[in-house]
Amino acid sequence: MSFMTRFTLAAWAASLPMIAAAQFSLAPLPYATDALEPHIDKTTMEIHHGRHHAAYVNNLNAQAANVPELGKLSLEAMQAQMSKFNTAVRNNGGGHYNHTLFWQLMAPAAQRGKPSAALEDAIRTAFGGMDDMKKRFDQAALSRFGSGWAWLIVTPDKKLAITSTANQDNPLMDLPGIERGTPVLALDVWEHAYYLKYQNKRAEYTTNWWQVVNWDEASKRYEAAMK
Ligand code: MN3
Repeated sequence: MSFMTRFTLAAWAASLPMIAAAQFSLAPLPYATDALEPHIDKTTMEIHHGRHHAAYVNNLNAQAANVPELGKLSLEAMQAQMSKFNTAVRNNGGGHYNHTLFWQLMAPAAQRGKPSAALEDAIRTAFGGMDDMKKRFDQAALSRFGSGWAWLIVTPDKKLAITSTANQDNPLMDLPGIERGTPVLALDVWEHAYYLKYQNKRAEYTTNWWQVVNWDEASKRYEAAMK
């Protein structure tokens, strides 16, 4: 190899963009894929986590390769500055945050706990009681047309509220049309979350989802948001 060829190759190599290391990663589910049976089936969990969530992470990493600022932000901070970023970041960054939260807000039977006294009090104050809160939340899940999420949030003035978002948007995002707050509960109402077991019966999925809620996690999130 001539000096010139070596020189040209080295210059070419130096001019290549750095291949960014994957900055966001898919954490394993915090329980087995069959841990939420019979309410949420194993196959749905495998596909939902292993393919859908994985795709959001991969697509977000592809964006981060071009937008270095993304890699410096926590996932939460990214949501709160989403108005700065493009639609691919909104969809995939939102998808990564929402699903990470969703897995944590469900648990196997032995680990579901119950709402803390503080959370229960706040639910009573805001909605009249647990059953009324669930009714309102289910309503938000059912009235979301197409794909999206239902949320129980702590608003900036420290009150509980129920809201819903389209696509992979969430209440942390600084975007028009979003009621902002800190999520306490999150329910994925995309068809990919329930179609294999429930087909078109979103109401049945929503009702059964209450059986797998991780109330210890929701209570922790509530108390952190109230600080
Ligand atoms: Mn999903």
